[in-house]
Amino acid sequence: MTEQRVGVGIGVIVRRGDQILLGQRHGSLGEGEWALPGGHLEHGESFQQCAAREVLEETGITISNVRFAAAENVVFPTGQHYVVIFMQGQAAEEAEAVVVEPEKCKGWRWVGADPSTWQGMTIFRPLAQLVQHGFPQPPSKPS
Ligand code: 8DG
Ligand code: MG
Ligand code: MG
Repeated sequence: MTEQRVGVGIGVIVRRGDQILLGQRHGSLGEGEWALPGGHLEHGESFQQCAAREVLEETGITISNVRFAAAENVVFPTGQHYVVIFMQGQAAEEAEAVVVEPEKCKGWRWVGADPSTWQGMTIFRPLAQLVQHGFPQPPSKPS
C-alpha cells in the first residue's frame, strides 16, 4: 500500500572548500542515484541536529556552521511524498567521507558546487528539483 503520510526528509550540502559531497544511493528509493547525505527528521529533533547527526552517521564527518538552505515539496513516482529541508554545513579541509552504511550507500564523491559539472551522474529527484529551482550558494559569512 502506498504511504499516505507526508514524510520529512533532510538533505545536507556538505561543503569542503569549493566542493560538496554526493553519495550513490543503495537499497531504497532512488537506487543508484546520486544524492546529498541525509535522512528522516526524528521526533523532537531540530533541523540542525538532524543534519549534523545524519552526516556523522553516514560519512563520519562532523560539520559546523549548520544553516538552513532551501525547502522542496517532493512527490516521487512511487507515490511517496516528502517535504525536504536542505541544510548546509562546513567540513574541515582535510575531511574524508567514509561509507559507514554500505547497505545504504555505494560510495561518496566530492564534486564541484556547480551542478553543471556533475556529468554522467543520475541525480536523485529531490536534489534534481533543488538544482532546477537554483542550487544554494554558500552562506555569506561563516560565524
Ligand atoms: P534514517 O533512517 O537514517 O533517518 O534514514 P536514511 O536511512 O538515511 O534514509 P534516506 O533514504 O537517506 O532518507 C530518508 C528519505 O528522505 C528518503 O527516502 C527520501 C527523503 N529525502 C529527500 N531528499 C533527500 C536527500 O536529499 N537526501 C537524502 N538522503 N534523503 C532525502 O526527499
Ligand atoms: Mg541516515
Ligand atoms: Mg540517508
